[in-house]
Order: sequence, then C-alpha cells, then structure tokens
Amino acid sequence: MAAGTTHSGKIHLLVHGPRKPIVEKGFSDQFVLHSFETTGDLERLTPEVAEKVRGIAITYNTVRGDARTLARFPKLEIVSSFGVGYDHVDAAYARDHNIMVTNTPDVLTEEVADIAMGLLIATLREFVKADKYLRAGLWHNGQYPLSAGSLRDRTVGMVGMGRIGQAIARRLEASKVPVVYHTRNPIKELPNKHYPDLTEMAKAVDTLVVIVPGGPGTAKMINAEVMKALGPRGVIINVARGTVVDEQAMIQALKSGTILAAGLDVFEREPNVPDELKAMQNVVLLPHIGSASVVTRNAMDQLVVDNLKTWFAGKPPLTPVMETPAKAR
Ligand code: NAP
Ligand code: 8YV
Repeated sequence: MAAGTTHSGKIHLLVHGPRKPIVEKGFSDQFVLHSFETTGDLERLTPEVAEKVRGIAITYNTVRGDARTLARFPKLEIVSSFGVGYDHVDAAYARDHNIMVTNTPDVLTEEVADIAMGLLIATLREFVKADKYLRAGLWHNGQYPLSAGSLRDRTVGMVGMGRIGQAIARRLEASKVPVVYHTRNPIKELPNKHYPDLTEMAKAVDTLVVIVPGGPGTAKMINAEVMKALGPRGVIINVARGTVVDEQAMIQALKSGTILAAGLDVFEREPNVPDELKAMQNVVLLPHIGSASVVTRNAMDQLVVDNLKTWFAGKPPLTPVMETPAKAR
C-alpha cells in the first residue's frame, strides 16, 4: 500500500474556491478531487461525499473555512489555505478538533513588499493623478503641479514587522528612509526603534505602512485617534486587511485634512469600495493585488498542493499556521 492511503482506498479532497490548474493537475490518481467554487456551491455537497473528505484546499479567501463549514467533514485532517493571511479560516476550531491548517508564507513576501513600496511612492508622488493629467492633454497648458508628498522628508512607522514588514523596511532603508515599528513583541535582532504603543509611534512619524494579520486582534487598530496623532502630513498605506483600518474614520480624516493621503490595496468589504473613497483625489486604490502576479500566484498554488501531498505522505506539512504546529499524521 502506498504511503498515506488507507485500506478503504483513495484520499478524497475538497477543492473549495476558484478552480486553479496547478491544484487540479497537482494530485496523482491516489486522490479524488471534489470541486466547489463558491460557498453557495458547497450547499450541493452530499453527506456521502462529506463523510469521505480528509483534506480541503481553500483556493482563495473569497470562500471561508469557518467552524460551520469545517464541521461538515467528520474525517477532516487538514485544511490547506491559499494566502499567508488566514483570517478566513477558523484556526482555533481546527486546533480544537485536531485539524491541521496550513497557509502560503514566504513565497509571496518580496512581491507584496514591492507592491507596498510602489503604492507608497505612487501615493506620495501622485502617479495616478499625473497620468490622468497627461492623458487629458493638460501638459500642453503647463507643468503638473509639484506634489505635496515626497519620500525624501519622511519617517515610516511600520505597523507589523514580520516577514513582509521586514521586506518593506529593507526597501525603505535602501531608499534612505528612516523606519521605526510597532508590534506586540520587540524583535531583538532589529536595530530599528520599537514602539509598544501605536498612538505614540503615530505621533513620532508621518507615514504608516500597515502589514499585520486581519481578524479580531487587529480590528480597526488604525482608528481616529491614531490618524489624529499622525497629523496633517500623515499618509497611510494599507496592504494588510481592510478590517485593520477604521474605514469610515479614515474617510473623515482624508476629507477634513486630518491626514494627507492614503494608498490602499485592501478594504473592509471587498470588492465593495465606498464611493466616497473612489471620488477622492488624495487616495490610490488597488483591487487587492499584493501577490497577484502569475509567478507568485503559481508558487502559492503549488504550496497549497505540496502541503496536502506532504501530509498524506505521512510527513509534517511544510507551512503549518502557529495555532496548529507541525506534526506528522
Ligand atoms: P507575519 O510574518 O506573521 O507578520 C505579522 C506581523 O504583525 C508581526 O510583526 C506581528 O508581530 C505583527 N502583529 C500581529 N498581531 C499584531 C497586533 N495585534 N498588534 C501589532 N502587531 C501585530 O505575517 P506576514 O507574512 O508579514 O503577513 C502579514 C499579513 O499581510 C498577512 O496576515 C495578510 O493579512 C497580509 N497580506 C496581504 C497581502 C495583500 O495582497 N495585500 C498579501 C500578503 C499578506 P507580533 O506578533 O510581535 O505582534
Ligand atoms: C491573497 C493575501 O491574494 O496572502 C494573503 O494574505 O492577502 C493575498 O496574497 C489573498 O489571500 C487571496 O486569497
């Protein structure tokens, strides 16, 4: 018998979310794949199939691995989720029910850091407005106005200094921008100043780059008080999760001049973006494209597959989340 199979035969996997060629083609005939693209589609799942499923691949964060969903699978051993953020999976429920959860860290770190750096410069130096100015033929009437924002006279406060936060900080430091950071735990290997209090850091800097996980622990942590502390030169770049910033408070702060500008890759209720934000000239808005290149998304898809294959080969998965640390089956 091949490693990882049982006497009752093949390993049944649920593929939940958009179809991905790397996932669909990634498994040998030792596996049986059941594909359901949306949460609505999952309602067609029969109890006979649910009873057999031992692994789930979540292929995008538009579908959820909440407790209700996971509870439908009595033999579930592992949830292999796409994306480094896994706020769409109930990892505490999984831990309590002996279900392994994996995510896709590292393979997207540099890509997301590139987007954060690009978004920061585009916001400060008004790339989108300047592009529209040129296309409208306005250059013939005169030079584009000087930008109020610049990277040259700024200090960046990183909100989150993990894998991606440190990759962004490296880019900023290469650009000669001073960097400080706020996390719950200081990192002793880092020379940068650590602020245990976010508002105190906001008072000391003029730019926040937000790259913490989503979920209840970080919900609306960038609130009206933090924005007031950041001040009228203040710029917020959010590449984390929309839930981390109080979106309504940010709209008010941008309107009133409490802060200068924002660059946003993520929103509270994606893909819905408030009309008020879309109407503003001092924001740059991206449709959650932090990791969205072919090369990086392929690497993420492959890691979703490899975590499942490694587990069912009887080995610890490659990238378990911290709630369900590595162990073999
Ligand atoms: P990571 O290595 O786990 O880093 C997370 C950082 O956040 C750590 O420095 C952590 O430090 C800090 N943190 C966690 N909870 C905090 C809290 N309550 N208050 C302050 N700091 C807190 O994760 P990563 O790989 O850098 O990814 C970070 C997040 O980026 C992901 O979870 C995801 O939501 C987001 N992301 C977005 C995109 C995109 O497309 N826009 C792409 C990839 C990732 P402490 O534990 O010491 O607090
Ligand atoms: C994904 C992300 O695009 O990895 C993350 O946490 O936000 C993005 O890379 C997103 O999770 C879609 O599933």
